[in-house]
Amino acid sequence: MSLVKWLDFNVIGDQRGELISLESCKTIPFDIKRVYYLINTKMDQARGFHAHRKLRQVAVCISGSCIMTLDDGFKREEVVLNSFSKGLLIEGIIWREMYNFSRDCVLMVIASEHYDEQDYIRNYEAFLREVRK
Ligand code: T46
Repeated sequence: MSLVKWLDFNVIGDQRGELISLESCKTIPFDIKRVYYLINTKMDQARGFHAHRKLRQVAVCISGSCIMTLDDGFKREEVVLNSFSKGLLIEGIIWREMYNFSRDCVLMVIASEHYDEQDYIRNYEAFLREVRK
């Protein structure tokens, strides 16, 4: 089964432009506790390199593009994020890496939990031990 799970958002458009509304436990399949966004990222600077134990997230590239690698310890998949109307659902213990950020990239992430450094696995060997045990 693919690690890539897309959520397609409804785009409400008229002559003035377009609007997308994201609602907790409706469009986003969990209770939203936090939203953060990555801005002024650099084309040659990758980010991520960690997994989460409990956190569920939806990543939406609301401007520009970037690539995300998802890894469950058994397989790796690369996905391009380049649409403001598609959210990438990341749940379970998945190692992620983000790179190739376009100059105009704004990556918004909607999270199911408050920030908690204890939820991070930042060592790849420790991640592999955890998912393969
Ligand atoms: C993820 C990917 C997609 C906070 O203080 N609060 C926060 O909510 C977050 C997300 C981070 N921070 C601090 C922790 C670090 O000192 O901001 C600093 C940069 O965080 P980090 O190096 O973890 O950033 P990324 O871009 O590597 O990863 C982030 C998220 O941390 C992570 O959950 O899935 O984006």
